[in-house]
Amino acid sequence: MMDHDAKIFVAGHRGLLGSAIVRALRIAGFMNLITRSRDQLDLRDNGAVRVLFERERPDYVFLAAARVGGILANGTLPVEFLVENLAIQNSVLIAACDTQVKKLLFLGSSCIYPRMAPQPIREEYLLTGPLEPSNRAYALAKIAGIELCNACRSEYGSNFISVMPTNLYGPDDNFDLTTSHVLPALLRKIHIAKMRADTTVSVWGTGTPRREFLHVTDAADACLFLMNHYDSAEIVNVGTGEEITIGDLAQSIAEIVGYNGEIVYDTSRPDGTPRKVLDVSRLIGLGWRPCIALKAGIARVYQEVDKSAWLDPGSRPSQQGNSAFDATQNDPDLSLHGAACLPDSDRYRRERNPIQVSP
Ligand code: GFB
Repeated sequence: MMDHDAKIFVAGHRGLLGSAIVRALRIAGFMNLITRSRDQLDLRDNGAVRVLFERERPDYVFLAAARVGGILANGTLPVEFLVENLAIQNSVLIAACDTQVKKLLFLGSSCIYPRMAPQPIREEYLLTGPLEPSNRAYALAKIAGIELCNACRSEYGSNFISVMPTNLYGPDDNFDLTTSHVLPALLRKIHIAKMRADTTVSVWGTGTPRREFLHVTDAADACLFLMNHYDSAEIVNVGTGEEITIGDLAQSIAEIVGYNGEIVYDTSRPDGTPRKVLDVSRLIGLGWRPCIALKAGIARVYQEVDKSAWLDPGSRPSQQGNSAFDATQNDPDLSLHGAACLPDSDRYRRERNPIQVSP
């Protein structure tokens, strides 16, 4: 277990998951956090990263920094996705190994698994078949990261664990229509269609691929849980175990946004892997479970993000909460999973009223 005055480095603290991990750590009372913005430290620079580790000597490390993006960004920038991710994880993992951090949590991705893996995907399906071509470069970088974690463990005794989150979403997401993942892209597109009173909105692909989505507050909570309770070389899936087609996701988002137009499919765009849902029994068996149901989570993101610049196609708006309205309160479809995870559950309430600490 991490003690409360432990020194914790969150690499990638401005990203979707890294920022949620920082929030979760602060809420849980961890105040001795080390963060560095991209301007302060280039994580691809192994010399600079080593200096940071030797100077700061962190006890624990969350490696949430990565070059990430949706299906189009992965397909058009494979060099960047491969080289930058290898460079970031090589420099951080080796510096952490050499300076003997107590424990490190490496974040991979559900795209490490074979394109046609049996569903739901169990951890042992890694390296049992060919990868999905649209994100092979990213997947191979992440697989190399898992291998390096385990090599540090076996050769030097490092306590490095590897966690594979499913597709994440949250208020600090990338809402750029060309580089983002599907959920933020559809939220923005459908909002624009509503504001412009467009009769149709275009969704990429056939709408038939199935994906699993996890709110980043749940994902960060799982990361803290695993840092405190898991010590094995075996990778761990983090997700809900529930899937939805892209068509049904678009329909749900249209209901949340209040858009009544027609959803049309642009089949000139790629579908990517046909189905991707994780088997989360290993994580559930350890005693963790998600709290934020998909529709509630999407409604919450839609309330929280600053949508004022969304009509400008080139802009990436700043992400700040801007609504006191709670769409989840009276709608049974928007309720959270299970009795222990009602809207007033601790995780949900604390995230909404975080302890304020100076950065
Ligand atoms: O989220 P996404 O970009 O990536 O796309 P993956 C998921 C599905 O949504 C694909 C469809 O079938 C897309 O064709 N889709 C429909 C859209 N409309 C849109 C849209 O407007 N924008 C986007 N982006 N998609 C990612 C990997 O795969 O999964 C990453 O590329 C990462 O590397 C992530 O691993 C977890 O789910 O296919």
